[in-house]
Amino acid sequence: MQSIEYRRPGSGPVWTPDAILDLYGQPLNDLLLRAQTVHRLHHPANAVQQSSLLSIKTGACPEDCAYCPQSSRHATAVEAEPLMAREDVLAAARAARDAGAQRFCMGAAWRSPTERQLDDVIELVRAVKAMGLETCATLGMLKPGQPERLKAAGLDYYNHNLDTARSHYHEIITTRRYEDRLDTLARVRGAGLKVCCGGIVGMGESRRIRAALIAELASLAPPPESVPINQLVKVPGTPLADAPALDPIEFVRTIAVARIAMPKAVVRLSAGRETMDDSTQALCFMAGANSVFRGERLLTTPNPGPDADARLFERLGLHPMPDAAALPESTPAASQAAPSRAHTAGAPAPHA
Ligand code: SAM
Ligand code: DTB
Ligand code: SF4
Repeated sequence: MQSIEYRRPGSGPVWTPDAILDLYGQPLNDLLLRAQTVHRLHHPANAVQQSSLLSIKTGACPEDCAYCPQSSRHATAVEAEPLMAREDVLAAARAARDAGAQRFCMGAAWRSPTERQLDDVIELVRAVKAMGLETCATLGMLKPGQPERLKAAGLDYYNHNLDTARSHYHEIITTRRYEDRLDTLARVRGAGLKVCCGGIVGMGESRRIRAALIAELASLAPPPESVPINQLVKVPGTPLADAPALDPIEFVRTIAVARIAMPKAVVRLSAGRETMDDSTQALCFMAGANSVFRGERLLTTPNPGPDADARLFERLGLHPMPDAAALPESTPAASQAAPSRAHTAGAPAPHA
């Protein structure tokens, strides 16, 4: 049995990669029961948060992320488009709201926005917020002061993924460092924004690397409020177009360990649903996923449309997550779920 390292006095356990790996190795039934138990302590059992995604600025990105169809380094079918017109973005937000989305996430293929680019996004955030939607943006790395400007405009969440484990990062991206991502995340947190941070699996990585990614996410202090787990969408023209298929059960295990390691987070079954069958998605919800992107498209790739999702939700008895304000005081529970005794064996006592 592996131990959990305690290095965050007063704020719950920090999961080591070995402890996460140990969870991964449990019999699936045991893992799912534990994940479902943790889930029900902190979240309504059958409610799924629904976000809608729009690529407000597409392609021609200078970064070389090996998975991404929007990198200018890869010859993909994505056509570069400048920042969308305000009316078009607002029409998309209105349609998303009317179709039942609770949050509207705007994505831009930038390495890092300039102040002028941020001015434009800030106007969009103000207008989307005024429609009664929660707002999220993913714009690349942010410089000091930029998260504060977004917060003042009414931004609720900033999405910035770690994408993979620290040790594997240079295999996937060479144009920025892991620390750059962590710096932006610290700035986002420091400005009082909620953090949406996750990663991608199915990029040919080992289970150990997946475990290290989850441990890294769970070690953010505090952990992210929202954790998107993306399955690689293999896009022709990207270096990862022919990555080996990930076993669906391994994906389900990844959701389960994310749920257990980050009990209070909303775990989003993010990219990859288009090629996932209903049974796998059902197992993901059982493993603790409680958020999806709704709508025909993610940023540049397809997503199951509203009809397919309506049928799936009906079959599974899932319903949209009520507003946080409407939840009873006791949901989600206030404390972090403690790791099981088996996992604490041999660990030093927490300093709390
Ligand atoms: N440029 C910004 C950045 O990198 O932070 C924001 C947009 S970027 C497309 C947002 C996230 O989408 C990436 O961090 C990655 O996790 C995810 N993503 C991009 N391409 C993907 C793919 N082919 N499959 C799965 N996830 C992908
Ligand atoms: C996240 O983790 N996944 C979303 C959102 N954050 C921005 C993006 C998925 C993109 C999938 C590939 C595409 O559609 O271009
Ligand atoms: Fe650019 Fe973001 Fe795609 Fe990387 S993931 S190439 S930063 S759009």
